[in-house]
Amino acid sequence: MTLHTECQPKLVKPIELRCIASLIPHCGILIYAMIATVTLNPALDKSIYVDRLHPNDTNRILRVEVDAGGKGINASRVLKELGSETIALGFVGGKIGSFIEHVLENEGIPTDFVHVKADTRTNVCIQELTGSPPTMLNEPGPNIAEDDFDKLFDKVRKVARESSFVIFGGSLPPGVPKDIYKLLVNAAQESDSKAILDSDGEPMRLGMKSMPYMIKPNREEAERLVSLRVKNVGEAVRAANILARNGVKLVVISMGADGAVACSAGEVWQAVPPKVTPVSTIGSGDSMVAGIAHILSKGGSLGEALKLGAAAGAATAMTDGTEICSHHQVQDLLKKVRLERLS
Ligand code: TA6
Repeated sequence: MTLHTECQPKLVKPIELRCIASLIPHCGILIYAMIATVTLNPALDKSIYVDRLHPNDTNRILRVEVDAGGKGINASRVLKELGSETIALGFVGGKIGSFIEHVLENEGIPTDFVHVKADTRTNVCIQELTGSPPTMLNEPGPNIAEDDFDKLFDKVRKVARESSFVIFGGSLPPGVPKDIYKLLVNAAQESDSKAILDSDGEPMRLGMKSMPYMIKPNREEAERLVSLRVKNVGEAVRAANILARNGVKLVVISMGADGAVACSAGEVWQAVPPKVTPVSTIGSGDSMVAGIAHILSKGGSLGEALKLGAAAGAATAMTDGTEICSHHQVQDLLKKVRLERLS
């Protein structure tokens, strides 16, 4: 699958040089380097490590990790690490919002957040040393006023004009309409950018009505979307084909240690990373989205994109808390990812 099927020279709008990645001579179209991310509900991720979690009892905490979090923000951090140009948008507020902005600025990631009155939320993740899946306690987030999301829309429209992809990820904070992703995906795609949506439940379902270029549910999120079991590769392929009927060009279903399946234009691929010792899977799905967007924004194939996405997801699972993968870890795992075309 190539990134651009139309090969008519496209009327190219004047854009800043920093966004130009490459000019495809025979097509005369530009692929913009920039990949924007939009996180409506960022978070300070507080990972708490215990031997075993004993509910209704006193638990002695072994270690605490604190990091900037939120699906789009994690994706921007991985995109930067992989060498893509990225910018992070969304809503931030209070001291926690400033902390998140400083983390991104320290990593050289430009931001253009809407600053809201209330504090950005904190998500607590309780990790047992047994390696079992974490227990997540996610706060709802700050209430967003109408003029705040009007400001966000203007920023999304502007950044989309200079971006090959706009990645929308995560839950909705209180106060935003349930169909905000439908409106935002439209806004991005009306500005000739490709929207990637990674959310859950009703916001994801409504967002799909705008036919984003790509969606990336995990197994459980896919089950909720198609009301069918998604326990193995065959069931994931079935779910991906059903979701692709909604007009979404590329459906990726992430499956943890089993990697991911991707369905697009009749092609179905599976990428399985090598077995790794998971320390914290937080941000693995976001890393997969970043890896896929990174390759596609450079005109790479679906197979190459899925392979890098699987390597990035597995590499992040090897890191602490919301810490993201390193370029070196990703390249090391990439060689060992098993890629197979299923149909
Ligand atoms: O995918 C990881 C992550 O973004 C964490 O950083 C944590 O903040 C959580 O997911 C947020 O997800 P939510 O669906 O609540 O927006």
